Amino acid sequence: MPGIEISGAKTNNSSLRSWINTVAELTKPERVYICDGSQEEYNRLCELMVEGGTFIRLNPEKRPNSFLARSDPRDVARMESRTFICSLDKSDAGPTNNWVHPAEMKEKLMRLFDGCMRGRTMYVIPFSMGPLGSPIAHIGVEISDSPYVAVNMRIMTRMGQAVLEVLGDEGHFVRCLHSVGAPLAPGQKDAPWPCDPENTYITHFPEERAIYSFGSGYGGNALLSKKCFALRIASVMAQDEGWLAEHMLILGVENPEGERTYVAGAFPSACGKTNFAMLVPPKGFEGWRVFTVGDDIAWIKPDKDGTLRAINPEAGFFGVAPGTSMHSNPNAMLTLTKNCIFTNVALTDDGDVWWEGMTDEPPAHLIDWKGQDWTPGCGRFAAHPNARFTAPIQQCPTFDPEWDNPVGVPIKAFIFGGRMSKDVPLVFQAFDWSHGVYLAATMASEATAAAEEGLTMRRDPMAMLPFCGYNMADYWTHWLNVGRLLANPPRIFRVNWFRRDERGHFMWPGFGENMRVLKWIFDRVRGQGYGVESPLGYMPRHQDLNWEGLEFDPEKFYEIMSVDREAAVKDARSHEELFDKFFDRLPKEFIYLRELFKSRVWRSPQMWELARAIF
Ligand code: O2Y
Ligand code: MN
Repeated sequence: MPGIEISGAKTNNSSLRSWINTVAELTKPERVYICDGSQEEYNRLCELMVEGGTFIRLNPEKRPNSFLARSDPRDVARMESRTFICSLDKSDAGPTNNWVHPAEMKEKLMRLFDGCMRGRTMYVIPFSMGPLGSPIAHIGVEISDSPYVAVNMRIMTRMGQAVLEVLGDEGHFVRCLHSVGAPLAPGQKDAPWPCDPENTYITHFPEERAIYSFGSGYGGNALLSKKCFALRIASVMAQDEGWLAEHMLILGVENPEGERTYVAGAFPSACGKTNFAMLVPPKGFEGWRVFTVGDDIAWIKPDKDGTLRAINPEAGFFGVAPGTSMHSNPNAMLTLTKNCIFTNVALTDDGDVWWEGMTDEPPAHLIDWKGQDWTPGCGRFAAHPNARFTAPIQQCPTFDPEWDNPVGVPIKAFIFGGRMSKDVPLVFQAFDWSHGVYLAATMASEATAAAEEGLTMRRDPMAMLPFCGYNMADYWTHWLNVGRLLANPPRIFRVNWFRRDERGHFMWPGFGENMRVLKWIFDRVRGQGYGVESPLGYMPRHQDLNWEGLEFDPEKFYEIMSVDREAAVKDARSHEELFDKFFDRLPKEFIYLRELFKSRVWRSPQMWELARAIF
């Protein structure tokens, strides 16, 4: 573009150069800067944001090289109602996604993006999702007018010059265009958190493999590598190319003999996924270790031998801060000691951070996430409930160097876990691949919609409801098909850490104690653990779990494993409500699997009272 200054890293990639020019012509920034990903660049952008009031530098003695950002209170979370899949055909987006025709959405976006970067720097952010050059990895380029996005992307992805080198002159990349939607008139003072909540759109064009996001500077709305690329667009790429892009953690579990098994786990939001990804084995598991490859997203591809191999496409954690403590997740707390960005947490009087649940006693005084004085008992949250930390994965004490292995790690089990107060056992194993896919597809989770409403259940197939970039029924068919490509498909498990008793108390201690369940899974996939056949699937008996260090008698175990027969049949019937939405795209296998399940429940009274039969 004539007259515009382009500085920073260099690229000869012709498509990238021409895209940079096209975007600059449309958005009319003051200058264009191509990020090189260096520490010097990171420091400079952070300093710029300190000067502009977006960042507060935390006390370097308490939290070296770390910053606090406070967002606009209207821009604090992912916005599902403003998220669109703009496929050419509405039915390709399916009934679980918002859809607008791509031409109509582009027209709207072109009007919004026209001149939207006036007075700002346009950052060009090249990033690799996964180890550089890995056959499972892909490259993206985000163009954004937000320095907050640029520095977060440096933590969350492999970003900068090295990526441009892998991209080369002809390489392909996914286009991710983002603007906070707040152009500056000459001399206008910038806001600490510019955004345009009235005009927020997070849009995906699956056929074009492109993302356009406007109006929000927050998390997954703005860090387009994460939910937008690594899940919504990648799920479409994966369907076309025969792999899986999943909302899953990846962890390795190693026994005292040094034998390691990798598993991937899908959990809806607020189900303890980050805690599980970096679990600390409890008393009774001396010599056992857990290794973290990823806490949120997995790209999984069959290799030439028919083994599923997984990479974590990301390089950092974008985790929920409230509730994270040395008790709930010591490894997360140790990850956060330096080089982090905190968003919407509270500031302590000595320049450190605090959030609800971090300590038993709150500090006597804080500055809350809105920048106001806060004292205990004032009736407000100090940190926003969705406050976040952005932290490099390599700082995690359980970090697995296999994270950077270009061939990925071999996945032996998939674990699916929702939050259910009753009628889903602590753990059980699917009979086979297609049964496991069915269990994952019908997974549900409870959440508090509003204080007065109590718990409401929502189906969240594979924990992908807000993240699948195409028709969910086609996605299930794809899962069924992938199983057919595999020499020895991973075993599939359902878990539920959240059973409650009649008084509403959690029955399972959770956290590190989940290791007891993980070990049974470890044993099962290695052909060593015992599993009783029940109408739901294979289940452990009390004696099949290691109870050393925890008092949990068979009667309690029975309670947490049992399912009411009527409730199970009612649940199976309600699968129809989910399936009906998909009409003829529903995999036919699912109809038979549902009927099979219902008949197993009715025909197996003696097995149905599972735990009573066993103990
Ligand atoms: O994307 C956001 O801004 C918040 S939601 C989120 C963030 C990190 C990891 N997972 C999630 C999620 O909702 O699953
Ligand atoms: Mn997530």
